[in-house]
Amino acid sequence: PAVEYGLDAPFEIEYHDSIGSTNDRARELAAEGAASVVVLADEQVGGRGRLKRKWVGPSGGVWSSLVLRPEIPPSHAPLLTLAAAVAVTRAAREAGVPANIKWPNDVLVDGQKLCGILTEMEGEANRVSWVIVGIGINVNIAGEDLPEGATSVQEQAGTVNRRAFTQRLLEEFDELRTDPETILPAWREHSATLGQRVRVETRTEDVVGEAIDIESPGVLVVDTDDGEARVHAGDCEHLRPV
Ligand code: BT5
Repeated sequence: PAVEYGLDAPFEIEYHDSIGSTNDRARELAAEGAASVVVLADEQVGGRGRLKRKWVGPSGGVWSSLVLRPEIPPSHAPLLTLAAAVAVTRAAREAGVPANIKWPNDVLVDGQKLCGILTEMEGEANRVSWVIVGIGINVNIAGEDLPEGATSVQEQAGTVNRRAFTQRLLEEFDELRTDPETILPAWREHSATLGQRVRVETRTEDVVGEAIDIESPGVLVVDTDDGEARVHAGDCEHLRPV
């Protein structure tokens, strides 16, 4: 209930003290026909990452899943992942955290992971019936509660008010989704990946070269020895600076 969580957000809020996975709950709500709902949890005990990886979700994080019904084909859904990354980066920067975006779905501080995003969808070839954007942000978590290679808002800038932080996050996301032409320019502005020499591992090949641009709906353009290569977000298993 929105009132209980105390958010004046452009989405309806369903809040849980503890949950398996907010994305799983969001899928249930989507199947029931919900739209513009955000599932939020303090603690997430069965969080999921991409490609069957696990997401660690101790109490103090912002574990959130947005249920959306945009009028887009499934191929455009990665743009919403980019929008979420921009929204997280802006909210983090406002909190004093020098965050930037790693393609395709992370927000980092000095190479350490502050946030991961998991976008899921269902629908026909020409139109999604729903999209779930799962956003996990390490907010008021520190020390041994953080997994290796991770950082948090608390470690970077001290404890923050999670309600205010979440409110800014949702406002920024709402602004971006209603003005989609602003997503790629904002993403480029905050990208840690563009200009970097990277190795992108996909199921079928490794693409090595300088990341030179992002194209709609989330395609990374890499300048390789054999010319320009384009990698779709969904095909990326790992991206490492080399
Ligand atoms: C992601 O996957 O980064 C997407 C994570 C999405 C989590 C949110 S939380 C709300 C919603 N509900 C869910 O069940 N999921 C979403 P991937 O790129 O595959 O990265 C996963 C990897 O990140 C793991 O294998 C760990 O190495 C690392 N990791 C796990 N927990 C972390 C944490 N709390 N902070 C930083 N890194 C973490």
